[in-house]
Amino acid sequence: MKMRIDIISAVPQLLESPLQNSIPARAVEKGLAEVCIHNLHDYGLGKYKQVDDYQFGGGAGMVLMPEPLAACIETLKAERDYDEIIYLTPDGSTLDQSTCNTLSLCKNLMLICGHYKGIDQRIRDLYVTCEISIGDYVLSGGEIAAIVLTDSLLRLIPGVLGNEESALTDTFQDGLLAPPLYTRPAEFKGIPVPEILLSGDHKKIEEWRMEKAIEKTQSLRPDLWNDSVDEK
Ligand code: 6GU
Repeated sequence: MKMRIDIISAVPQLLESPLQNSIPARAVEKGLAEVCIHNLHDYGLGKYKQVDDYQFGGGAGMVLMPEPLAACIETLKAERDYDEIIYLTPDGSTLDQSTCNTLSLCKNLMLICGHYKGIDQRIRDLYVTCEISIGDYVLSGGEIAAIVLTDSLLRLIPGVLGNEESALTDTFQDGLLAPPLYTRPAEFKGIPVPEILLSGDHKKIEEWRMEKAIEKTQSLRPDLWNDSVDEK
């Protein structure tokens, strides 16, 4: 099953390079995913293809107008059914790995990027099924957040990562931070690689990694550690 992600943006140039390189590009090249970027200005109003306007009630910052967004959303919805229509917004629910895992099973997703202040509330009321933020800070627009979300989903599609296992051993997949990593040389600036990693004893190595993951999680992210204890 090929996953399709449609991204609507008033600044589509922001989306191009990150999605045309590295793992997202590999997902597309392998035919496992399709990412389609839609320029909101193609649906803009009048001679100047206007997409934003001042807000009613006054206040700083432009708002994306409902007509161009509705025209774009309806064009896409006429072509296929969407599992979710996601609006990227700092007032959405905070993205975490478990949301990524769930969304990675979807076939068709539509992502709407706000720019400037945001989008007209009626678009949220009429079309949006899910609102996502990538953290408690404000970005200039939803584009970077859409890249974050898209990257996090594409890498979970089976076959996208070289080693099928690697997504399963990521930080967060088991509620733990990842253990430390080492590669050659075996000694660097006087610091040796922990001996156990050179031992070839895979069982011992796994135990060591688990122990380090637990230590790291307890000291750096006690919040995650307490959640994982609560779940057990
Ligand atoms: Cl999804 N959008 C914007 N504009 N700022 C954000 C965000 C999204 N998530 C965190 N900050």
